Amino acid sequence: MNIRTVSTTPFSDQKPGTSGLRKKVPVFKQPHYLENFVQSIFDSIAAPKGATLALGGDGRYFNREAIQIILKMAAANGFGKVLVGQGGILSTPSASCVIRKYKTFGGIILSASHNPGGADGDFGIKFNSSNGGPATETVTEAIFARSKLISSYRILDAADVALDQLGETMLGEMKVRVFDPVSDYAELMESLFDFAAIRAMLQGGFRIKFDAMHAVNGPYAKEIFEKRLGTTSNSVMNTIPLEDFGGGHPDPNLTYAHELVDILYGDNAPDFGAASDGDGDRNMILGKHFFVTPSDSLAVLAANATLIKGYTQGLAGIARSMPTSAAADRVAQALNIPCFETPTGWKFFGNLMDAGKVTLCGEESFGTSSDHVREKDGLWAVLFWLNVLAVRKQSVETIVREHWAKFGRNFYSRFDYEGLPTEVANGVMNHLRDSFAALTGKQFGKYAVKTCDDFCYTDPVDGSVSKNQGIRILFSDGSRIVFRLSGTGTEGATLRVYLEAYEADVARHPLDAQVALKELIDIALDISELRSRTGREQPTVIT
Ligand code: G16
Repeated sequence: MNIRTVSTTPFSDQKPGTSGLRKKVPVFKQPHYLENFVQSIFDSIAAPKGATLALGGDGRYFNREAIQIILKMAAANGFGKVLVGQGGILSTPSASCVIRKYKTFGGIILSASHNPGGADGDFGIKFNSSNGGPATETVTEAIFARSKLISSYRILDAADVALDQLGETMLGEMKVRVFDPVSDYAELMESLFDFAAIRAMLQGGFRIKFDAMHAVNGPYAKEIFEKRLGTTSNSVMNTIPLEDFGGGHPDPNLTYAHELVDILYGDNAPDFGAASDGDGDRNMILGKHFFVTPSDSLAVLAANATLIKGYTQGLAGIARSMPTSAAADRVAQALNIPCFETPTGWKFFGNLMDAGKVTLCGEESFGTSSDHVREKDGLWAVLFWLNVLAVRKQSVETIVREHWAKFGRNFYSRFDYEGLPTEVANGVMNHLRDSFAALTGKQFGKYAVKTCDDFCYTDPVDGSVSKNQGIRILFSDGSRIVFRLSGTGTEGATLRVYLEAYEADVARHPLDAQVALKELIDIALDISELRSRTGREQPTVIT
């Protein structure tokens, strides 16, 4: 078989964002676009000859074509073996699981996560290192630097690999093993959680509804919920992965998972509802007529961790991204364990977990996980909740309200302004930066600004510094407003505004978050001049 060296010229826009390179499908389909990026990965990671790679994606449009290209390029670049999920399918957490279990050199995950798919939708690619986690910023910067200089890539001339058939084939001198993407992951889940207790709860009449949103977790949910936990088939919905997610937006939040939300807030609602996203790493948790914010979810799981088989020994520490509420910090304080505040992006948790400093991690963006893998893990969070419910035998709402009564409630909301012209979004951020001095010490109603800054993180393990990670307006009572530009969008800019206020008074806990945060919301809109600068009266999404 013939290895071809193809001449190419660099693309200037291959800078990975919060989680890999995400672009519209037509961008990825340009001649040499995907190949340039893959070669830049291979050139930057310097894998030893004969190394093993894991490969798979969330099944979105272009997944299969991309996998064939990557396989042929891996063969031409000296890899010895690639483990590829059957049908090209691998959820992000299961890719992490496989990299760790089979000790591969790393893995390539094809996904644009919660972004819509289809011929005009989004596509994405990222490299995960041998710890199973997203490559660190040092590596992604090296990949970007390489992409700006690349002049050729290597690819094998060969027929496509049969992705639907389990087993091993040769591609040139490289072995390709097509494996069942679900079983290793399901086994890992069974080792962490008490499946017998969850099964008994479900058989006792506890009703659940899980929405796979036509995305990658469908086959995983069927295996785990139906086969291993014995739920009825109407407990899981939208379980067939579709290339365009059925035309939907596979993002498990109150806006985009409205089909599930309507069921949980309707008559005769099930006791528990959950959804995951395009690549299976995000999760949303609902009780009967009750929504659990991701920040609260992390705090509740941390507070209940020792009830769970895989975590009976307790937690080494907790980490949360900066915009995530400080609810978990209060639990960490009570447990007398450290709590780390990192920039947004799961890649920042990897070093902390590898160093044994934290066990649980979470983000306000519907991500929660532990050190069982190095990615956030949607089904893991759902199973953790089910296990807690099976042990405590209380409703989701009661568990959360008892949590607030004990630790206080961190009222929390996020406003997203999607698809803004980049210069307008940058204008808002620059205006805020220019206002730091004027804002400091200023009183707004009951809120006094204590300090303002642009969040900067120094990794306590490797000392690397990440600057400009979001603007924080910190008030003297601990309340916060955070402004940040998303690093995952593919159209214009998305401006996120995060609002948080702590409330110790139990009598005020039942308040709706939008009501409790009204004053802070007004301050945020006022100081940012957001309405006049963007022309938007309302955010695109409120969570
Ligand atoms: C990715 C990252 C997360 C991050 C999220 C939101 O999630 O893995 O760590 O919190 O993006 O990022 P942003 O606010 O920059 O859009 P996913 O699920 O898209 O991979």
